[in-house]
Amino acid sequence: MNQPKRYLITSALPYANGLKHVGHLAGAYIPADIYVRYLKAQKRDVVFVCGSDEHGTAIPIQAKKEGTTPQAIIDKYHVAMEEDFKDLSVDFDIYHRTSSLLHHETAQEFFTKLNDAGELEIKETEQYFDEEANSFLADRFIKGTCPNCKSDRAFGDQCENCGRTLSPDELINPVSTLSGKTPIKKKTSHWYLPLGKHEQFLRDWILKEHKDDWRATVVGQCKGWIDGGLQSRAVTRDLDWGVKVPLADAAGKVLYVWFDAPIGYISATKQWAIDNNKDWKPYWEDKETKLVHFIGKDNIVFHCIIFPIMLKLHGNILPDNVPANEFLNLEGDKMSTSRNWKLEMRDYINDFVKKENGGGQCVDMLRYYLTQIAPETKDSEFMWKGFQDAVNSELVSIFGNFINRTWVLMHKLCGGKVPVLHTDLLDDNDKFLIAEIEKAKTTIEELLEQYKFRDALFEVIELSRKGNQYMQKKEPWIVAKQLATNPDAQKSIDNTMHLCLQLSANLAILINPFLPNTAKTMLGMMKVVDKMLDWENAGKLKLLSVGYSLREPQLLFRKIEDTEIAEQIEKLKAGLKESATAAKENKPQQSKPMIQFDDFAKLELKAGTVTACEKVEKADKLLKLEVDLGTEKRTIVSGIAQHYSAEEMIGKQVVVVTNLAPRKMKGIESQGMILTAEDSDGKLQLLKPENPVSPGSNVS
Ligand code: B3M
Ligand code: ZN
Repeated sequence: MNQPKRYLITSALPYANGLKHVGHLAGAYIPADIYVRYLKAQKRDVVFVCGSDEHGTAIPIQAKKEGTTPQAIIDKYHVAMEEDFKDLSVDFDIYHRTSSLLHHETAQEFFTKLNDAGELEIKETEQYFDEEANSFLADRFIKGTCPNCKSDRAFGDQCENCGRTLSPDELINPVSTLSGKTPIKKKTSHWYLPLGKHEQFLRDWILKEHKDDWRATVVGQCKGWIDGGLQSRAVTRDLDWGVKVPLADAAGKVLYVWFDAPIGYISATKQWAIDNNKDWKPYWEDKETKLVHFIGKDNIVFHCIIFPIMLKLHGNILPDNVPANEFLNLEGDKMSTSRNWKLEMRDYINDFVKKENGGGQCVDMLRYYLTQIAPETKDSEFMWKGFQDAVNSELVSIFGNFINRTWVLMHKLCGGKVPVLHTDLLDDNDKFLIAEIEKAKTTIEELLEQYKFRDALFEVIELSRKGNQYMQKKEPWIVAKQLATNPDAQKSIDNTMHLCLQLSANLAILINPFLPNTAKTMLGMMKVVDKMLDWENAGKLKLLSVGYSLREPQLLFRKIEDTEIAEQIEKLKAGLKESATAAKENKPQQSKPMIQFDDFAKLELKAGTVTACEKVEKADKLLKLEVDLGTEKRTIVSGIAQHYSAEEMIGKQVVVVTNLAPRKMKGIESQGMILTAEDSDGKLQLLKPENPVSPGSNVS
């Protein structure tokens, strides 16, 4: 492609069902942001869109977990995610949301156009239906036993325990999560997009046209899908959360989230155009627009196969590239929200960026490390030690050190001003450095154009390393000792410092797409305006004028201490333990729904004293207690035998739920329940009054 007229760059729309982690950041957001900043520095016409994906079953399920409404969930996470991106300098031109009216209308128009053109098929199938909730059950609303590992907590689409992809029909003993009842099968009809019809188009477009310029991992996955046989995909669902199917006979049906979400890129562009008084159409209809989707590898099929078919049928342009990233693991293990093994963007922001010694430099440190380990061709690993090394031995010791030495020496040996370049006195070292500066721009540019962000960033650091080597060879601080005796000494110093300063200005331009906060600080030190960061200035040697006085140096990067790393690892392990205990006890981790005071007031709680206690036979966990409640004595069976012995219980005060319906355990009727709290090792601790109270005292 010749130089495109304009660019439309997208990052995957994150689900508004929870905070996102650094794996997401490394996969779809930082690379896109780097690319966009580079294009903008080139003064190209570019729009960078993103937004919250607010549909799909993930949203009502999260609402149920948090005891609130889907609307409240999307409102909460939309705002939180937008803030996270902002705090990490990911600078979208618009961060939109798919719950907006504009999006609903755009998605409906899309569906209608395809349906009217006869490009969709209607099929009738049998699906699970919950009679009590009067609702069809989307995959995530059905639980059951996994046919593979026999875990009894598998979902209709996947078993969280063994990771196997499932269909609801495969589940053993399926149960509706809405009512807890066994669902029945009921007929329903849906609209399907027949992917098979477009096989030849996909083969030509991906496997021929783009086989060399798309990442091998992406082409490989697409080939797998195509060769595996393209099945028709349902584009509607029986659900009451989402974009309504715009047909009279489709009550209770919405567009499948993966049908409407990518259209979110278009509605976001429309909103951007409204806000900026622009025309959105050329960005999606003119062939001279370059469309690029940044995503994680789990979204490849949607962005390379399904959405392009939709775009083609609707008369839009196709993506020019889909640089999908592989996954980022954390400290040797897969990142997982359910196991609590993750580093959320918000955690990093709170622990580093918002701290006293944080700010923009900490943002850039994370951006640096995530780019350095970006999983461009294979899965990679976030290690806290690796983060510390990257910051301390590269950003601080190489890049930061070069800039700092340059500034300190320039103030010491050149009076704080840009010295003259004596061209007649250039030696081989000077000439080598000049050539390197001129070369770096082209190298980095080529890598960026090929979405090789890791390599591009490496080249920037390499250039600063060369700056250090140059200074080490020229040793202006030694030359300074000859000032009294050698008439050319000052000229040599001038040349060295002049070139180091021009190199610094170049480094600011080249690092800017990756570490924008650092570039800004450097602009401040050079006392120049943003315009200097224009990409066309890279490779030039006259960016700072002779005689111009520069400011004092500023610290670009601080060191990461061992204690900070240790704390993070500790935190990670504590989180894992917490979730493991919750899973073992089979307790949900999420908080329970909100209740009113009246609900709480239904409980009768009393303090009592244990007067007798013995182990329950053939039950390792149970103790049988006799508890004095003042006016009466009760028998209570409690699952604390692994935490307290029968003997030590006698005489202890406990808190009892006294109006709980009696329950038989191992043949003994338990007439109440004892309250305990669980510590981080999973040990149960009795709850008791701080000082003894008389048996039967009310607890409230
Ligand atoms: N929300 C899935 C994901 O975050 C989905 C991406 C939509 S992009 C149009 O993995
Ligand atoms: Zn399983």
